[in-house]
Amino acid sequence: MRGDTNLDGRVSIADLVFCANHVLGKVEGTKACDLNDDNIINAYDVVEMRKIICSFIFIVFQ
Ligand SMILES: [Ca+2]
Ligand SMILES: [Ca+2]
Repeated sequence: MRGDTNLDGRVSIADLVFCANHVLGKVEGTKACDLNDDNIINAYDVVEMRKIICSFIFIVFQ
């Protein structure tokens, strides 16, 4: 599932934290963290992750 970076079957704020922790070198990320498909996991992917999470929040509160 796109955006499910910690592979727990759903997209949540935990995925954003997981992806950010990978960029900070705290955890080993997964291929799912590469949200912009450039084969590098970095801050740009964290920004993409944030956009996905924010769009879900927007849909929920519409
Ligand atoms: Ca997840
Ligand atoms: Ca990337």
